[in-house]
Amino acid sequence: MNMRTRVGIIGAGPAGLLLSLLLSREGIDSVVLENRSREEIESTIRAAVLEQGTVNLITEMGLGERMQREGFVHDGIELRFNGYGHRIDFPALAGRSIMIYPQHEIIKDLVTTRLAEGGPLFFNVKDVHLSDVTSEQPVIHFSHENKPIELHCDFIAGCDGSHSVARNSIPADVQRVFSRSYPFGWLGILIQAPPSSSELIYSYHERGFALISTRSMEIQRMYLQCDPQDDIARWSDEMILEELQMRLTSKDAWKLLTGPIIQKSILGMRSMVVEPMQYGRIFLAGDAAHIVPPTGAKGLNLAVADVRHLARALTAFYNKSQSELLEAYSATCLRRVWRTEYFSWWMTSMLHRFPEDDAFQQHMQLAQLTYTVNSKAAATSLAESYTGLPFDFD
Ligand code: FAS
Ligand code: PHB
Repeated sequence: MNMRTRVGIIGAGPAGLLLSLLLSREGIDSVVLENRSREEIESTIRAAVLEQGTVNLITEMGLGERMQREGFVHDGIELRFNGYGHRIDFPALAGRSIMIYPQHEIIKDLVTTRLAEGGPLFFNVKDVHLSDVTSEQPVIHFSHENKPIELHCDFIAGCDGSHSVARNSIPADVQRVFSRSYPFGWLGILIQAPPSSSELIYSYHERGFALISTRSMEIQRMYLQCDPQDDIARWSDEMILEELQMRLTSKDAWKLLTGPIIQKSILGMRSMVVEPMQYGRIFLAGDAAHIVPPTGAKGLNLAVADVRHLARALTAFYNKSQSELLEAYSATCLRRVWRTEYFSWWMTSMLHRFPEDDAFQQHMQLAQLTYTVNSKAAATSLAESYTGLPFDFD
């Protein structure tokens, strides 16, 4: 069977779904292809920190009603080290805040809207591969319910995450891949307990990094640095909670509020950027083009910034017959991608214990942390990046 659309979107994550809705508001039709089920993508626990710009965009699109109702505005974070907590005041330093609203809840809102608008969204697709990507009529081949389908498009948006088929359809001699692996991972838990803190706590400790985040008044999200090859089965709930309490010890006897752990997993950590983010009629967005360690809470927000640029470029192409924004897409996105990659690397390097660390390195980290919380200039720099640089960052 043959289908036809203007923009073929591979992936129904934040990038793919938001792009489809941005385009439909400009009268540009698209088809979204997702290889997992609706239930799976709506239950995959991932990010939760939304930059101010992300919140504004979702709200301006009329998609933010539940986010505004159920999300939590946070005006700061705490950096904890040497037993003391130091608050970074976002509004005072950067004039903006963040929103805590789980990524899988955003996915639910975007899927509901896409389906309500009647936009084509195929779940459980298989065998996705591309052809004619340098022609003006690229094709996405896939099967759905055991039927082979050819989707003929003008453009292909590769929003298919870190194992992107779209990215792998770009010739290896065209791609430049820049990456950094880290010698640690994060053990993440979801726990049924009240919040132990009113804001996120990033803790530097000799035993390793720990992070206190939240999902709601009843469910908390916490992480602790671990060996990336570690086996989660080795970690009992008691061990995890004990380690978290040790790494978050403070002079004011702060207590971790605990309860049943309902989910635990170990996620690896790396930085990666692929250049260029476009080839022929393929345009990459989100994790398909770049990966950041989650310390800076940037992955989801970078995906939003990419598709905002891509939607504007496609709108200029279709509605004004202008191609300049499309031709500049990769360069435009990469300016902000690289700055965000730096921030995520910087937060990760400052807050984690590296296995080959020596005492000198620990003093470097503590000096950086002390300067960051005591210098208004340094704290402002962190606040600006954490709450999100302008989309049109130059
Ligand atoms: P996504 O990976 O979200 O979406 C890609 C979609 O494409 C998926 O639904 C996938 O099923 C689909 N797909 C893949 N291949 C396909 C194919 N061949 N055909 C059709 N569909 C295909 N970021 C943070 O900021 N904070 C965090 O704490 C955090 N935690 C994370 C934990 C995990 C386990 C992972 C994997 C990522 C985490 N991230 C975090 C990063 C994450 O939030 C991403 O940055 C964000 O999901 C990026 O969105 P997309 O680019 O849309 O990619
Ligand atoms: C999360 O709540 O999942 C989270 C928060 C902040 C981060 C990373 C993850 O830096």
